[in-house]
Amino acid sequence: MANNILVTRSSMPELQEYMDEISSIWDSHWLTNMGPKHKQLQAALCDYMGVENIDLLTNGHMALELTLQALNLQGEVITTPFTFASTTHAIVRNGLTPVFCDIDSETYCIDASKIEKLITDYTCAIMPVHVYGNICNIEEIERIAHKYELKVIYDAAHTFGETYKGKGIGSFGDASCFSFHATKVFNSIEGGAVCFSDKQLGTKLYELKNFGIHGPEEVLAVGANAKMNEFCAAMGLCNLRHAEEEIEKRRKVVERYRKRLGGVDGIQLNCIQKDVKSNYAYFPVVFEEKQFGASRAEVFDKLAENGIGARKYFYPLTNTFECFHNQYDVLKTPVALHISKRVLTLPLYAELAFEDVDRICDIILSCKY
Ligand code: T4K
Repeated sequence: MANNILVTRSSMPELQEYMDEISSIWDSHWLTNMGPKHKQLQAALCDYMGVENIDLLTNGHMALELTLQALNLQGEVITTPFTFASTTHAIVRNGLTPVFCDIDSETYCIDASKIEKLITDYTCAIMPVHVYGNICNIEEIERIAHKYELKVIYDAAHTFGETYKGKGIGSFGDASCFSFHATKVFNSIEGGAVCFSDKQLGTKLYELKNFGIHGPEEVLAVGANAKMNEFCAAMGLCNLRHAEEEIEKRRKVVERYRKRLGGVDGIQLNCIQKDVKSNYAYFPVVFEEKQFGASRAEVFDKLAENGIGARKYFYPLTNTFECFHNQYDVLKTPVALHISKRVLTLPLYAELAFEDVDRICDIILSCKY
């Protein structure tokens, strides 16, 4: 049987390239706490991502959690349940209350037309997620945030390297939080970043990721430890050199999938958005059992039998997690519920061979009556 194929595979530079990159660490003995690699990666990312300010952190989750803390928010945050645990957890761990808005059935991002009716006297912010690299309705979110004086913090974990109308995706909202986890389009092993416009927010974040230390004898906030270390920054520097090439290879894999699965009855492929330069982060497919003739579960099992690890990103919805003890009414987000029960994200990474894509598609199509 052919080798197992997992939902993704981390991009890595040649070993020698990484060895060359980290060799200076042996000269300096500087391993962490905002060292030279950290600074170099920060500058390189500002340039690549087309943003003015960026701060690097240990991971995307701490980016979300510390950004909310830095904004000193209280009350309710409007967000969506069709996301990774991290988004909702970041809100709850800050003592804030998530208010779940439904998603759009095409982009899987927040349905901006449903935000306004969720706003109360306690609403302080909106935390929309650019799901799978699809971009939220930025203009409408901006309009609402401006009208009701709300902060906007984008969960931009999936959108590394993307642009909207030619602008770096990190330039929108009060802040955008990225993940550079091993499974992402661009990785620094573990890593994350926050792009922001207000320099004061940047200063707070910088302090919060270092225990809230303001000066040698001054601790102004109850911070955390979320500093990106030099080995992660070095991996980021190496992977950044190949980022464009990686995205181009992903584009070709996605095209192959689209060619094979496009137009098949009962299969909804990811949308293609106008004005967006995509990074081809994920390849979600929604299976409508009645039209397709097989359920998501049947396709998932058939793929698994053949050593193919598709994933149910994002099932279950975060508003159904056991840890929330039925606090939220999942029926208030019916579109998210519908999609989460039907979606599969198929394997996608730069080195995925066309023959493997074809094999995956053949298996999927064989499930159809
Ligand atoms: N917001 C959103 C919307 C997110 O999706 C995420 C993370 C975050 C916030 C938080 O960002 P981070 O704090 O993670 O930076 C994975 C990732 O761990 C997680 O980063 C990601 N979202 C989520 C969607 O997926 P798992 O539990 O599915 O990962 P795992 O270990 O099953 O890995 C998936 C596949 O990736 C494996 O089958 C093989 C491949 N892989 C994995 C690892 C760990 C590799 O090739 N190399 C590796 O080192 O969560």
